Amino acid sequence: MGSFTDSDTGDTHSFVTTSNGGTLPSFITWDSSTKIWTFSGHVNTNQGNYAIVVTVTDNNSVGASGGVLTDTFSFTYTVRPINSAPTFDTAMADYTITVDDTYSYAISDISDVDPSDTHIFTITWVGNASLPYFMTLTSLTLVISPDDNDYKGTYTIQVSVVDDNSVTDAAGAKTVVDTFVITLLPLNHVCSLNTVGITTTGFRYILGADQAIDLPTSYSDEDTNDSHRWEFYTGSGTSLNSWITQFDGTDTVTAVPYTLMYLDLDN
Ligand SMILES: [Ca+2]
Ligand SMILES: [Ca+2]
Ligand SMILES: [Ca+2]
Repeated sequence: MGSFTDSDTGDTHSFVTTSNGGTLPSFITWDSSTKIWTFSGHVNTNQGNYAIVVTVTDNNSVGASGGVLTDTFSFTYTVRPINSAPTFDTAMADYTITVDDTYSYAISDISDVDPSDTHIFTITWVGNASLPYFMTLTSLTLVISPDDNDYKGTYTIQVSVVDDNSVTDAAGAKTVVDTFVITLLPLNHVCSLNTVGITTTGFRYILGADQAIDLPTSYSDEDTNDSHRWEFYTGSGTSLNSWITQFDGTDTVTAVPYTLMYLDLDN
């Protein structure tokens, strides 16, 4: 309502406003001097219909026997709720972990300005039906415990949280989504010789005579895809010792201790 008329130019006027028969709510104000309504400051709990009536009464400046006169104007004001999307409390950073390590990754909790909303968290490995075998989710903690080099690489994890639109916004539920990347680095496990019943150090080469010694014939390595090679060193040397490979009794070497090593190659 922005204006009214009265043919009695000397009349003054008073106004009464009501909402659903009572006083105006705090988010609706009426300025009788400017004749302007202001609607501001709604919250979701204000949702509903408001039957607004403004009544104008003159002062009968002409002194008519009928007394003062009034008119009314009415309209319905409707407040609809808005469902605000939840937000994550903290940013979830990427993380790098090495095979055989364990890490507890904290999934961020969320906040929602709609106090009655409840939420459903969905945590997935993007593009896959379930999380990797080495990730276990308990509440909002993702325990990452990789134990197999075969799964080295990167894993994009998505966290999706949807509210239940408790305010019944016609636009429906709201969702917040974030992702982070877990990088899994391989670990080369140390291989070991199976030396049960075999002496691997302290042999003495006898000049001029062939000498047969037992060498370990098997090894173990947790990395099933590793290949390996034998290497022989003398003492604390780091280079291959050629006389060992010519172990036919003709080399003119003095007796030296040797160390038998079994080396991992890269995975
Ligand atoms: Ca009048
Ligand atoms: Ca919400
Ligand atoms: Ca290995």
